Amino acid sequence: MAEEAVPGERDRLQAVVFDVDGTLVDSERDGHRVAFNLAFEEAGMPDRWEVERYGELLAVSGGKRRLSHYFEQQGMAEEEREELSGRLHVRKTQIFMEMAKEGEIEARPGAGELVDELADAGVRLAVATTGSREWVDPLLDRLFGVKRFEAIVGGDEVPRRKPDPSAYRMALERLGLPAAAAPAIEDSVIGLEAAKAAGLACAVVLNDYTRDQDFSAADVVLDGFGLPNDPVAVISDPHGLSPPGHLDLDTMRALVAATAPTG
Ligand code: XBP
Ligand code: MG
Repeated sequence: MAEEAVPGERDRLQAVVFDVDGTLVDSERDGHRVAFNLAFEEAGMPDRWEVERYGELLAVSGGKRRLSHYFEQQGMAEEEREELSGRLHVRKTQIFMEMAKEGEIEARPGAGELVDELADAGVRLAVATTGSREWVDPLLDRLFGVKRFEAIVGGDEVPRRKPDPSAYRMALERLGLPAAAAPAIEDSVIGLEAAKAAGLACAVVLNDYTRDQDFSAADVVLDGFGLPNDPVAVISDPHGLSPPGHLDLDTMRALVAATAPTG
């Protein structure tokens, strides 16, 4: 017997899975980058990552992997670079946690408003990030209240980091939801690839580091979250969702409906 479609169920928004770095928070240029540089300085190293160079290094996800890739470019032998990257990353994480605690890392404009709107409507919240839980949880707590996120998957909990889909798959598993019910919100092409590979629909909120990347696979692209009184440009809208200059509950609902599996 053919499976009966449950009207409204197939296209119902049940959760949203957020990326953290660059999406919920503006953390890379004035956050992680600064923390990496302070770790270099403390270790007596001359290396400093300038704004543009750091943008290139963001192609490698995960802070420790990013360090190792950088030292590999400098021709450092594997054993030495693994040891040094590990050591520097421990210190960088402490420095970044301190910065987060001091309130130096802020939510992106409109992020908190969307989180509130979703939560008020009973939409469940989750996080799939490449960052480390050591700083992710306290930062989310300070900015949004960590308990509001039912599932948080950090980079150190998955076998492979984004663009691998592991983090998104694990978030869905913890939510107990199919991909069709829980779209992602990302800022980068690495994150978009990860979400898509796990079967999630994906909205993209651009930032300065990611605006020139190829988002042709995204389901909707906005120039930030936007706010009702401070709208942003809609960069691409292949499903005709018509966001009202900001990413809101209705747009996320329409996104799920437009990308619902058929048959
Ligand atoms: C974020 C990352 C992270 C941060 C640094 O990517 O790649 O590595 O840059 O954090 P995404 P850690 O937004 O796609 O999750 O040093 O804790 O790795
Ligand atoms: Mg990101």
